[in-house]
Amino acid sequence: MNARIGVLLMAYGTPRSLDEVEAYYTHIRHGRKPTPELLSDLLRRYQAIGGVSPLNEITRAEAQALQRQLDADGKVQAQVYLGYKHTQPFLADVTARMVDDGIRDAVALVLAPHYSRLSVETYLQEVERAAADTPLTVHAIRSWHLHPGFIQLLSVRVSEALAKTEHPESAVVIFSAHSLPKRVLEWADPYPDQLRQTGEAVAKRLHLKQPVYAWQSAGRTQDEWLGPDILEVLRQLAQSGTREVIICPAGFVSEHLEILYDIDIECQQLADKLGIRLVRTAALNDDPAFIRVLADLVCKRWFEAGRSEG
Ligand code: FEC
Repeated sequence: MNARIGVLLMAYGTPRSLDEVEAYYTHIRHGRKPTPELLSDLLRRYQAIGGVSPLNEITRAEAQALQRQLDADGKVQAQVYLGYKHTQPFLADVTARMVDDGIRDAVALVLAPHYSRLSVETYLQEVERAAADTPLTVHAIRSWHLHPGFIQLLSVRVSEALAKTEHPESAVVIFSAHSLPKRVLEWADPYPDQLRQTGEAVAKRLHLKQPVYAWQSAGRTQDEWLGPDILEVLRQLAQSGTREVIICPAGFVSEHLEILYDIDIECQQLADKLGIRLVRTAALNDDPAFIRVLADLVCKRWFEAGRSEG
């Protein structure tokens, strides 16, 4: 019988209450406390979406559904563990728990489809660091932005959104992802190209006219961030006469602050002002078809590692 492997499912994590926001923000800022202005602006955004983000709850549902899917498929014997980058349970602690549980191989999967040295790689570095000098081998999945099941799911989401427009033939589809500091371009980071490849694959499947790419949710730092920013893109589209826009936040899989505030409130308010009808595609969350994509990624990575006896 195969030994049970670990599956480390990783997500950003969110504060569990407004009281936790300062510690969370300090963690995101690598230990530097936010200024009172930055903190109150972030508190304001959480308050605007009801006080807490649903991210942890959705991620937990995804992890539980993945466990059930892997058990049902029976291709690998796996124990799913869930770790967060910026809140408990932290990645290093979960990695240590896997070691204590006797896990010797783990597939590590970040719930973000596009790879950057500043995003996915920072999760993996933490896991690798915690696994060093232990018997645990980590088999990392670095990106999955062109997985056929993922492209299919986004295509369905975009068609459903287009069906809500009055003139789907002239509606513009924007694919967005979290912005990153512009310095990623200095080392030819694949992140911007991978977002474009995801968008092109969906556009090809749906025979969309020229899709548009935009970056959202840039951090409040001194860095220059990747652009064009999504708010700027909406302004430009309005100027050139666009009246209906779909936003497909392809860089995210779950609903959270960056979708519920940055798109549903901030972009929506701007779109209203500009006279644009905006429809946001539904998040993948724990849609069973998405969970099958995750299970497929895990199995493929494990078989690729050449360790399975099955
Ligand atoms: O729902 C929630 O509570 C959490 C939503 C959330 C997600 C998310 C995803 C990504 N981030 C990425 C990079 C950065 C960089 C900085 C940064 C800052 C923030 C802040 C909040 C926040 N992020 Fe985030 N991010 C989420 C939330 N993020 C809150 C702090 C306030 C603000 O700037 O709005 C800048 C750090 C710094 O200040 O030095 C860089 C990337 C992703 C997508 C990949 C992933 O999910 O890991 C990249 C969800």
